[in-house]
Amino acid sequence: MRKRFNRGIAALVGLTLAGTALTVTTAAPAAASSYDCPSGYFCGWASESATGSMWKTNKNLADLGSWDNKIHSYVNRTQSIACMYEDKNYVPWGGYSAQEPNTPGEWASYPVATTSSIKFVRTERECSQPAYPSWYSEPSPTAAGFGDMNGDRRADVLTRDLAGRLWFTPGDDTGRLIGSGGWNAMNTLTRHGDFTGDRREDLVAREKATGKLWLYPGTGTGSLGSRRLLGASGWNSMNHITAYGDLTGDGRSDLIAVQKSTGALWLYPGASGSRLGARKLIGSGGWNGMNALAGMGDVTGDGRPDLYAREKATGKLWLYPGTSTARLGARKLVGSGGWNSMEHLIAVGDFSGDGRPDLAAVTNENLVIDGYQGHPGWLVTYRGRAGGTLYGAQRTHGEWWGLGDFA
Ligand SMILES: [Ca+2]
Ligand SMILES: [Ca+2]
Ligand SMILES: [Ca+2]
Ligand SMILES: [Ca+2]
Repeated sequence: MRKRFNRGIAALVGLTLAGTALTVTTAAPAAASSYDCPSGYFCGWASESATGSMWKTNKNLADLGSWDNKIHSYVNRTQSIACMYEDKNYVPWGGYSAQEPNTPGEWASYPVATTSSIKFVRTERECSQPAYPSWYSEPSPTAAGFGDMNGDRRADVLTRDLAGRLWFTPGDDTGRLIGSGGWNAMNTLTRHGDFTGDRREDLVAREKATGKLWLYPGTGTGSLGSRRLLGASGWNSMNHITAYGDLTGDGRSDLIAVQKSTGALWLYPGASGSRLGARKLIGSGGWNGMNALAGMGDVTGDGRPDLYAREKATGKLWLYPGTSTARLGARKLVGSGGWNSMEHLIAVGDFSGDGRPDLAAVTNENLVIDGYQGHPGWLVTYRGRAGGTLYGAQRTHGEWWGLGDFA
């Protein structure tokens, strides 16, 4: 579906004048009636120039009736993304295009009119997919206490969509809204372990504007309770804030984070009262060379949680085992290269059902498949293997595109 994008004549005149310092009297917006489309509506015309009689809607239409295959130009003046389908009933497989909200005077045009149904959504992926991603996991033989928010022994994923909503996916391909908006104000989401002492897994988030760290207690059902302040300020000076599990061995979950200015790795031990205790240095420098951390849980089988870290320069994935002295032991290679083609590493706990923690990843445009680069939005899964390494990559699902962040 080819389309041409136009800007209103008045807007173009305005741009020209700004550069030449001329004054105008009036710039009549030519013949285009794109300006006539009221705010809150999607409008269409049978002409390619947004002129003539105007059709409009502000709700989903499974069948455009007499306007079926008649719209040659349109403007979207709703606050939503308009999905324009070539088939009736919002069937995406025949082709569709997604139009973001336009400013007054803009319009787009088609040489061939093919639109047969229109739906309004919050995020582009919802033109053809659920708002949340498809996630399956097998029940773990024992309660791992890591990765499972609702106590059913299945590893769960939290997803923030591009509209700032938060979704809980319990591992049966369903999804449930657990945060109705505002989550785009957070620039870190990390989950694992229990910070409140109720044995239910919690979520930690950093607020971009303030550098505050917030604790969202898990309710044990996949939902989140009222947030509590975990760190009053300063957290914007840290990178890769990672909920880690209990490294100190006191039964409380801990956080780790890299200090941007020094590359030092710090441990923030969980303390009673849903707080963090005094931080301890566990890596004196060089951690700025890592561009992703994943708190994996215990992959080595010694009861201590372990860390995966991705090396930026080489794309290697390293295992740093947690030790009995609340430090990290000698590292071991897990992945010899190519890991920079992953946009997100998601430590989910055990999704394969063998009791060993596994790793999920979502690809970016660097992924090469069959010699061709550019396959963002694949869910690639890796089953954990004895010793803390991973079995080979499994391309599990191709529709993890158009989402914001995962925890
Ligand atoms: Ca679960
Ligand atoms: Ca908790
Ligand atoms: Ca601890
Ligand atoms: Ca371990």
